[in-house]
Amino acid sequence: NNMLTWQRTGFHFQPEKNWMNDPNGPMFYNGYYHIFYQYNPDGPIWGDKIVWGHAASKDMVEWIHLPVAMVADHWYDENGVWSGSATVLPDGQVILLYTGSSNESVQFQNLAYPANLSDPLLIDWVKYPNNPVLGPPPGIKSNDFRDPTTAWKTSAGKWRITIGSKAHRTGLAFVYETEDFKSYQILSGALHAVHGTGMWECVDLFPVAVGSEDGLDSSTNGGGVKHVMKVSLDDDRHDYYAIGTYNEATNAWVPDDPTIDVGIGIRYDYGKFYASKSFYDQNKKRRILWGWVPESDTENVDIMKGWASLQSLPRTLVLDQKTRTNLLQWPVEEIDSLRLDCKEFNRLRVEPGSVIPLAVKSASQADIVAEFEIDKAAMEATPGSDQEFTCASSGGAAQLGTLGPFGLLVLADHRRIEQTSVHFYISKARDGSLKTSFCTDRSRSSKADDVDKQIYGAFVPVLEGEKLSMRILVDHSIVEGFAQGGRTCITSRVYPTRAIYDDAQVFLFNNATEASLVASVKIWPMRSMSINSNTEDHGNR
Ligand code: DQQ
Repeated sequence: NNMLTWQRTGFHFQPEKNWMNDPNGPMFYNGYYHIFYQYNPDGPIWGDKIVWGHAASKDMVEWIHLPVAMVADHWYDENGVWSGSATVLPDGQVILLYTGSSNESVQFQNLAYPANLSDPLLIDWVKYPNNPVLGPPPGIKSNDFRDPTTAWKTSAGKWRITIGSKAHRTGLAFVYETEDFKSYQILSGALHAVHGTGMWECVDLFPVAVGSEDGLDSSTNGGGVKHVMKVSLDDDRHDYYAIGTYNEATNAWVPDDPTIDVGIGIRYDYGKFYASKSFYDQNKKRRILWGWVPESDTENVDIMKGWASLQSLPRTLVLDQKTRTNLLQWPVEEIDSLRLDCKEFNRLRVEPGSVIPLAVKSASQADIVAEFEIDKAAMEATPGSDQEFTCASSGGAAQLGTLGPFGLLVLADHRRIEQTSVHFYISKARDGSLKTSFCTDRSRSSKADDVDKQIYGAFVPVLEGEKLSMRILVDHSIVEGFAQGGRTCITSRVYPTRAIYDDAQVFLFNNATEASLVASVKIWPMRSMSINSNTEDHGNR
């Protein structure tokens, strides 16, 4: 079926077939980026024998699919080789820690390492014979203890990891100390806990530099460093982060602003994006984030397709040096190498109520950058209002407001029977202050009716003197939007049935009733990345 085949992506990471979920153990080692992922080799839906799929790449653009790294073959992981992380030790050893769901569904933490460090692709992995290395602590339910992080080194030279859990409705993370990754001591008190947030999956804790965009190794702490904590909330299926301070002596992480604590504050992404994990890339001195992007269709369709889920584009993560209250996420620079000839639309005037086609051959795989200037006089003349605006409760791209919505329609066919809108909406309060929302409206993304069409979005900070800007990466069934340099991000799964192949077009639109715009847009069609297989030849390594 043509329509279903079309949904496979050109430059997002996905296995050849079957079900995928969380990214696991991302790292750079000996010239290669590695990504492992939760994988069901038996079919396109979740399974009770999840394994670690594996791929490697020199540039995160050309991938080699490798044999499955670990399967569910011991009593302690018989029910699934679940999520975990990699730590590259200073002496070149590689440590994997992962959660095994045991024959009795108890969540144990386990150790694994490469069978042969001189294999450049690290194909074979060995489980430590004395696994498991950790079981649930007293008072914690045996299935509420999972997803160990990358280890960080203390000033005393010991290693620490954190593991997510919950106690009643309080989400929390435990910290363990180890010297050899085989025996561990639990530290007293939690790293952090937030009432009412439920189970914390895939916790991440990492340093970011204040005053520099360089990434930091996970063990960095001290002056000029903030620590970011991220949790994946099992209950609402979103990834929340917060910026704070990690105190090694007290082993506590404290948010800068308790009102935007983890689980109740800022999200990495306001669309579909879950169980993400970051790593320090010592190759290019940056921190990179991967996130799982599930489907928004039905299991039945996934079974017909034979696959389910994507990984997000790998994103560089830095502290926003201008606000210092949020991170900036941006596709790694390597993605730019997939750009083909640029089509440029310079300073187009977009009158209230207008839609302008931006002719390209096909934008089913595209990188789009747009900048908007709104008519100042109209902004000033617009009266303030008490009405709160949220993308989700709004009428989407079709709603008329004085200062929005305006933006781009992607995956739109010529007649715009299908379209996915990525737009801004500015609301003005009674005191004259402006608030900008960044939204993705999927209500008209697909003629199919068994797909989720929820409107996504959130506020985006816009600072004095900044133009409004967005970058959108379109890749068949995924649209990733980044506003204001990556302050607010929205990843969507969409399933057009007509706006496909050469009929996947781009339009500029302005549904503001009062304000005209000047818009500049660049559109690069994207070539596909290459994914090769090295799953057969497993002999001579
Ligand atoms: N997925 C894994 C768990 C993790 C969850 C199992 C998050 O380890 O908590 O596939 O999506």
